[in-house]
Amino acid sequence: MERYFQPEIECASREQIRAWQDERLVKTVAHVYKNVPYYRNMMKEKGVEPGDIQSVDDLHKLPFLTKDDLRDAYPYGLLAVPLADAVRIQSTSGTTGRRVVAFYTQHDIDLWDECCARAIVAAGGTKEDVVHVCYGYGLFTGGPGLNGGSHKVGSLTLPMSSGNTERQIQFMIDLESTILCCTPSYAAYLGETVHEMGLRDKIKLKAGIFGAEAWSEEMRRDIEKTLGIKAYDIYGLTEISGPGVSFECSEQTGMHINEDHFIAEIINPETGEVLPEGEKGELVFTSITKEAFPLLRYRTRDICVLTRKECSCGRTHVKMSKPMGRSDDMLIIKGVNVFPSQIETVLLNKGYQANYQIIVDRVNNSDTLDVQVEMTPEMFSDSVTEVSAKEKELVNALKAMLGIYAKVQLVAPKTIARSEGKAVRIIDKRKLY
Ligand code: DLL
Repeated sequence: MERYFQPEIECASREQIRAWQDERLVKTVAHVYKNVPYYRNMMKEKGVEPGDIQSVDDLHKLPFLTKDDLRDAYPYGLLAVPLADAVRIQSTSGTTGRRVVAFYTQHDIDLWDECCARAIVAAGGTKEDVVHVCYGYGLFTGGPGLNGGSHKVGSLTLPMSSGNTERQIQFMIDLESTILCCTPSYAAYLGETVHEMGLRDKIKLKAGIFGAEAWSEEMRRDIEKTLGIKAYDIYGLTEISGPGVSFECSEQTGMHINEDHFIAEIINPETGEVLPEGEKGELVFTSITKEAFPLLRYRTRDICVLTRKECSCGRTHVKMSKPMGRSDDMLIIKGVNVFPSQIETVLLNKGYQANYQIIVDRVNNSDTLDVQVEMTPEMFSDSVTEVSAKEKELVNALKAMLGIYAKVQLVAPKTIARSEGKAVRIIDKRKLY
């Protein structure tokens, strides 16, 4: 039977959700216009005043906000409450340019924790569970978010943070962890290690809540099989609070966006035009309950599709598909759009695991695409003929999926570095030019 953390909200009528959104949007716009000069200027530039925004129908009148704005306004330029009311910051893991920081009041943290609690309960979590959190703690939102959610549910929470895989497994066995929270790539690595150590029978996990990076359905099936669990997706981004912006239910066909806190739109990333439900485009969020750091029409760069089709779980909040890539991570190779997720799908369909690296380069003014893939121990072979036949098979499958040639190199098991957080799978050397 499906369980909910806040049934009256998660299963509210569409009219009720819309009424909350209308009221909260108007309030949030007035709040930022009054308290954040950066917003006031942006709105003035676009000729919009708070009075022009009466309901969600007027959302399109507001300007978009991008990561560049957040960098421009770093560190305090978008803070919407007095410093005395803010109690926490979190930050993105961005490697280039200025970091992006997000602020929280205590009330913001309480609401964020509730969003994560909804995700844990949707994955079957109760007070009886032992929730093992190995997302990173600290500036990254993964650890603190799921930790807070687990506390709200009343589960015993293991704040493991990332790293030290053998210790993770020891605690998992000793404390009988039942719900695992980490990136899907780390879940796959944990699964692999548990098997190698011959400890599969000692693990009591029943579910996993995995997100923070893209992962395919094939990878889900692999993890579910290796760890003997049901694996749920969870999505979020630091700017809009962290994990728990949306989460999967038992149907596992997309993630319910917590629409009482966030309004979602899909736009054409090139023109900014708002697209109708069901069309693929860039996801844009407006947070409508935040005090310290409310963002209006924030462009996530994540590409996905929204659907309001009825869900068998009983939740009424809109669902987003798994992100299919990012408008800024999409590789354009020889003029062809390539999403890393397409490559992953081919590899996993052919029996490989998600241990691979994509290297893009430019040689003599022409793009090259190299895919290095680890063989599994079962398929590992010393025979050059066998390996090159396997490589050829992958080259053909990738050509069929992408429409372009990719050079494939099969490498020995365990030669591609494992990640404890978000996996780094794409190396685009062209950026160095
Ligand atoms: O990754 C928050 C998070 C932590 C989500 C733990 C889920 C679990 P950032 O580091 O700011 O925040 O990165 C946000 O990661 O815009 C997406 O591109 C990507 N992302 C997050 N969740 C998913 C997911 C956290 N389930 C960026 N599937 C987002 C695919 C995801 N991509």
